[in-house]
Amino acid sequence: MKSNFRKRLLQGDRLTGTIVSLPCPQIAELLSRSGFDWLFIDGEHGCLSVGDIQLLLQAAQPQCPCVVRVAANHEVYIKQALDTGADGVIAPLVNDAETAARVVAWARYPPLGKRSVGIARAQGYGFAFADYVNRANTDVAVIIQVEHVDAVANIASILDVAGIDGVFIGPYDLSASMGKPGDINDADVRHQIETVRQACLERRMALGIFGVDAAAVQPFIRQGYTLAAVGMDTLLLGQSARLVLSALKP
Ligand code: 3PY
Ligand code: MG
Repeated sequence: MKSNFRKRLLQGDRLTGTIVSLPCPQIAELLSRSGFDWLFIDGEHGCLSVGDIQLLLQAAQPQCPCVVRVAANHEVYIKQALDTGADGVIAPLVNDAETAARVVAWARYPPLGKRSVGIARAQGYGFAFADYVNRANTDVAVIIQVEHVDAVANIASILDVAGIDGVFIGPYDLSASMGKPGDINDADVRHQIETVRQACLERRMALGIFGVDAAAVQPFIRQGYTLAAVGMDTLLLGQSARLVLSALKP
């Protein structure tokens, strides 16, 4: 809800988060108290309804900012995610400037955009309405995902769109768009990622990426990426289960 996530993103602070994909508020709460700078609530690939997303936010905020990746680039998903009280939205598969401009408009109240006005959790169910509406355009982060070769080809015009606060690379979808799903270390995929990095760094645009573990994101952090989503709830659970077992098994 009230957080300095966007401010920290814009000033280039290192923000390390993890993906929450399970509709379990207890897990979101646990992760929110584990030292992450933010939680990436996955409404695209996670099994999360808008009601689930709100329950996760109720468990994890205010101790940890929550940014919701919406299911698709659609006004309804964006306004619902923001009305649950998300500290920002991540829009998947933004492949051109027109899509980027629509995402920004749906996430910003007039006069900056076209966000529809609700009376929901974000607005204190009406009892913090003016406070929220007055600060939402300043506090809500708008992050777009560059994760398709078309987006890389259009990166300059996408970054020209006013109102984008950060770019988050999706290496898996990017590799899929090149006919190599999951081959994120392939030289051509890496070349595309590097093109995006250079364009973002030139414009001082906050840049983020997902990696399944610390080793996967570490090289990117060294290259100037400030936003990272490392692993996800399911992986963290499965990895620690396997670790305990491997320590005990002969
Ligand atoms: C991808 O790699 O495609 C992602 O969206 C990671 O979040
Ligand atoms: Mg993706």
